[in-house]
Amino acid sequence: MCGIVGIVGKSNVNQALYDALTVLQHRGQDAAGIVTSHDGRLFLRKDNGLVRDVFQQRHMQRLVGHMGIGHVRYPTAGSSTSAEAQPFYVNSPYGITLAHNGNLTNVEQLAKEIYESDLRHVNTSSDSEVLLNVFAHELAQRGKLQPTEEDVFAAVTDVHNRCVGGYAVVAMVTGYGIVGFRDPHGIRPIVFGQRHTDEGVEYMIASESVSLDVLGFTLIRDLAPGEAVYITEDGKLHTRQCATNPSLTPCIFEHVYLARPDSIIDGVSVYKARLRMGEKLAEKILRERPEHDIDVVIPIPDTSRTAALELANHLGVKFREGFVKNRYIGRTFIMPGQAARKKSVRQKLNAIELEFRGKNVMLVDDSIVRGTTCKQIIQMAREAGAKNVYFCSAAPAVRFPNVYGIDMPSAHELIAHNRSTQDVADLIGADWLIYQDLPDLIEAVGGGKIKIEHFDCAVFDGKYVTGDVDEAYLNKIEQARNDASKVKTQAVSAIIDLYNN
Ligand code: PIN
Repeated sequence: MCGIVGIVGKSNVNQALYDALTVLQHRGQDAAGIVTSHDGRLFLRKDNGLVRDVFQQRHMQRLVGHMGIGHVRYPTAGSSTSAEAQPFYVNSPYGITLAHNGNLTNVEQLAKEIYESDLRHVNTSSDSEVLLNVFAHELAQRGKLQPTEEDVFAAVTDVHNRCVGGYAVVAMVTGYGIVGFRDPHGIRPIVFGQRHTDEGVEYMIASESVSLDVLGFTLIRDLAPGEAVYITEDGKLHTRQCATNPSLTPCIFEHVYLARPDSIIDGVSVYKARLRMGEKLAEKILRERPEHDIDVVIPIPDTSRTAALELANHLGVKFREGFVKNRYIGRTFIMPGQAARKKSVRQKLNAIELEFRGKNVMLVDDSIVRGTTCKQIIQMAREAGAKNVYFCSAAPAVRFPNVYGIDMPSAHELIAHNRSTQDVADLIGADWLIYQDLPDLIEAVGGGKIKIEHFDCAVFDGKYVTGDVDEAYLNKIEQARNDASKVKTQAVSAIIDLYNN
């Protein structure tokens, strides 16, 4: 999962891009980057780290120009070097830079084509660099000294014809403009909006509407699946449907946990969707145990709060903050002679005992993925004196990997993979476990004022909307993930050895 932004402004856009990236920081904390364009030259700063650490005053001063794009990265298996921070750049044609959120499922095939047929070189293992080269090649095919919006849209059509997977993209064509586009299934979110200044209208394209809000832009709309928006450097906006068979199946997990609650995705308020998740859960609880003995509903901060609040309201049970989260968790330093240990949940969350002692508590989380943190949290609730610990997940059981750009563990690391609800309850130590039913989640997100019937729910039902994901593909990504984690473990032990010797 990543965050992307592009701005065509009337004055320097460096500060606005920086601010937009800080608003999108929840989408990725691993690396950040900005590229701006001025008088036909590009200015780029990218590195590993949080937005506030990557950009210092001296970098910001160099990022001049009235248009630019930015990116925050969440690490996906094997992509944690600073060389793979985005935006990526190719010099031909025109000088194109690109930032991407998502994942291509036919990247191997594309990488081969790029080298053997397009005669282009890709220098990293990032699918975003592959995507950039496909776009650049297709734009070059138009053979124009100066590309028009028709050329840009034709290149996006060719990208859709060649690339499979989930992608929301912003790309800047140096000296000409910024294009944003979304895959033909609309899996990953992308919106655009405008603001009026004394010098004229400025445009922003971004992963989430919240970055428009915070910077005083008004949302125009989401890009439709397969659609592209092209804003020229002088501020003219063009849109075009570039896919032949677009159909909207957005990623439902954005609403469960990824997106900020104050964002609106495909017309649906994430906050309202989460409220409805809580309502549906309450209905399920009342169906399963009309005579339940829950004394108090306690959210596990932060994401689950919205659903937990509405769940408690509908049950007519008290809602209490039983856990306090440390917002200032520091780094884990590897000391000589000491193994690198993961920060435990206990350092991040602390229980307020008086909310637990002698009570039947219903803990609520947005989802259960590996099941490791919720197991520890249930243990903490018991140690704080809870009589019974019940556990509610606002999402259904996560049983399958994600292949469209969310960094999820591979199948065997998912606690619910090939396991029943009771198995999971036993493993995490819950006295009662309730998962949201998938039809209820779909209704919670797609059943509001704006109706959406189909979503990418692959992590819950194993159905991959692009139709190309089979057992062999899943095995391959599982293998790649294992290899990547081996490399990481080796690197950590090498550091420890260094200290020990
Ligand atoms: C955390 C959101 N959320 C909490 C992410 C934990 C699964 N986990 C997914 C639950 S926050 S586990 O609110 O954004 O801080 O099942 O893998 O243990």
